[in-house]
Amino acid sequence: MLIPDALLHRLAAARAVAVLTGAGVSAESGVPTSRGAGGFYEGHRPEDLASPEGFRPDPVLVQRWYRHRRRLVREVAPNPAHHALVRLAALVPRFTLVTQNVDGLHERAGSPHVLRLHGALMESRCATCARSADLDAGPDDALPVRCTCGGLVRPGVVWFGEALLVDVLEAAEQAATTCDVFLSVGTSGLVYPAAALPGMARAAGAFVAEVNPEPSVLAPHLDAVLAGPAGVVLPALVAALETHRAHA
Ligand code: BV8
Ligand code: ZN
Repeated sequence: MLIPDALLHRLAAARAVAVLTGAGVSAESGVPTSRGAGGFYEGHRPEDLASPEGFRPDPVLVQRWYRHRRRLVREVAPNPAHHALVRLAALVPRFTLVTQNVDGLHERAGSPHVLRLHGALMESRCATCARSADLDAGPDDALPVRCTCGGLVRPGVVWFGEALLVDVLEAAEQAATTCDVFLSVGTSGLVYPAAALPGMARAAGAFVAEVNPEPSVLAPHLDAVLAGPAGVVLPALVAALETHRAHA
C-alpha cells in the first residue's frame, strides 16, 4: 500500500493529529457496518430502529436488536486498524481519537481517552429514571426488559434525532479545528454532526485524508484518499511513518 508523500510529510511534521472513525474500522473485526449488507435487522434499517420513534412502538424488537449486537461485540476482537491507531498515537505529540462507533473496540485495543460521539453499546440505562440497568437481563422471550421503576431499558447510545453529548462534541470540534492532519477512517460521511468534522478541519487548514475502500461523499473535498481497508492501510501508514522517522 503506497502512502502519498504529501500525507507522510505532513504527518511527520504534525504537532497535532485527529482521527475520526466510523463503522468501517470495525468491519474487519466482523462487526457489520450500518449501510453494508449486514446492517439490516429482520428487514429493518438501522436508522429506523436506532431512534426514539423506532423504540416507542416496538421496544421488544429494538431491545432484541441491541441484545443481538451486544452478544456479537462480546465475541469479536479489535483488528489491525484499531491497533495501528494505538501505535499512531505514540508517534505524534498530540493525538485525538474521535469515533462514531459504539462497539468499544478502540478502548479494548488500548486507545486511551476515546471521544465517543454516539455513546456505548455495552452501557444501558432506564429510559424513564436514567438509572443504569442491564439490557441483557432475562431471556429473549421475557422481553421487554424493564427497570425496577417499571421503565423500559435502553442502550447507552445516541439515537437518530437525539442530541450528542455537548462536551464530547465540543472536544471533537476543538481537536478538528486545531490539528495539522485529520484522518477520516471507515465512515460514509452521511451522519451529522460527525460528518461535519473533516470539513471543519480542512477549513481550519489541516491536511485531510480518508481511508476507505469506497470513496465516501466527503472524498471530493479532501486532500488525499487512501483506497483500501483500514486494517491494511493504517498499519502501512504507521510503518511508513516509523521508517520516515528512523531516517529523518
Ligand atoms: C442530531 C448509535 C439533533 C446508534 C448512531 C432528518 C431527521 C432527523 C435527523 C436528521 C435528519 N437529517 C439529518 C439528521 C441528523 C441525523 C443524521 O445525520 N441522519 C442521517 C442518516 C442523514 N443525525 C442525528 O440525528 C444526530 N443527532 O442531529 O441531533 C438534535 C440537536 C438538539 C436536540 C435534539 C436533536 C445523531 C446521530 C447519531 C446516530 N447514532 N449510532 C446505534 O449504533 O445503534 S450513528 C450510526 O451510524 C453508527 O454510529 C455509525 O457509525 C453511523 C454510520 O456512519 P458510519 O460509521 O459511516 O457507518 P456506515 O455504515 O454509514 O459506513 C461505513 C463505511 O465504512 C462505508 O463508507 C464503507 O465503505 C466503509 N468500509 C467498509 N469496510 C471498510 C470500510 N472502511 C475501511 N475499512 C474497511 N474494511
Ligand atoms: Zn427506571
